[in-house]
Amino acid sequence: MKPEIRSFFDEATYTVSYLVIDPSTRRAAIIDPVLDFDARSGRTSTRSADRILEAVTAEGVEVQWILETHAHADHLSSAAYLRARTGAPVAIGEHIRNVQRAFKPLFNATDLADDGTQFNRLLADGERLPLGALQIEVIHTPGHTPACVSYRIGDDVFVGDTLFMPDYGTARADFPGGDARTLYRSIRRLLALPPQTVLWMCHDYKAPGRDEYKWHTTVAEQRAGNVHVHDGIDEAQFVQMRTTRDRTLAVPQLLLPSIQVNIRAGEMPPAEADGNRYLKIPVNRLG
Ligand SMILES: N[C@@H](CCC(=O)N[C@@H](CS)C(=O)NCC(=O)O)C(=O)O
Ligand SMILES: [Fe+2]
Repeated sequence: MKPEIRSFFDEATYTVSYLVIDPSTRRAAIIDPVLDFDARSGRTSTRSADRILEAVTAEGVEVQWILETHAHADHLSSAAYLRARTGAPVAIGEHIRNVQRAFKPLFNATDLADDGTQFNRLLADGERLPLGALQIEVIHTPGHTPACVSYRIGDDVFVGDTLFMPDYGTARADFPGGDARTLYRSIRRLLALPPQTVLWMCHDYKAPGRDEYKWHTTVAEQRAGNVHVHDGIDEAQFVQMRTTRDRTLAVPQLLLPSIQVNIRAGEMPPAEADGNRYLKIPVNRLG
């Protein structure tokens, strides 16, 4: 039995969110939902999350899980909003604690528990979650961040930020706790899955010569043609390419707001004495 998969593309951050449905029980998981954020005004919107909720209603499904592949550094998560709306638990890789520990000092976030308790479930490599009659296998795929996980449901795998489409390559590995060598090993693990396995990306940025966004491909296509890690590229070559390229990449536009929200499972920092919530900008600490 295969899951039904609905994709939601956010062109502002090039992020793909998914609604994954077990057809036999109409139970569903939401993966990597976006909270829209206008950095100029500091205003959030649930437009993207509400599109997923509309599909939940239209499909007549019950949301069983809200899954994060990692603490995203480029967009805010709407996991907390969707948890409040659906009652479903939010799950993420257990090494999120390391990400919380890495970033807590950057924001002097004295309120922040760095034990992952903002999430309802912390996932270990190899763990299996029920999705109706289907099973979700958790695969720890660190490298882009230390806590990254991929979710495999039969022949479909949601790979987060590991691989991108074959013509774009792979995710950066220069965030705190990121590591190019570790990323290569995680990617080889994914590429050892059966060739027909369908890989679903968390982002697509198009690529030179391609005019349409695309966000799924197969293990066979990645092994044959991924510009960074096709078969034949060894670990040393990959690490050299990745570290050289990462030195040229700018800090993501929404890194500072995203991290503060996403390590809190999609909640804003607590209100200050005036009743308002604030996101901080640490001065001269990054870049
Ligand atoms: N220009 C984007 C870049 C976002 C970014 O750095 N994305 C990460 C994933 S969170 C990545 O791996 N990018 C690879 C690349 O830009 O080549 C932004 O500012 O938001
Ligand atoms: Fe990412």
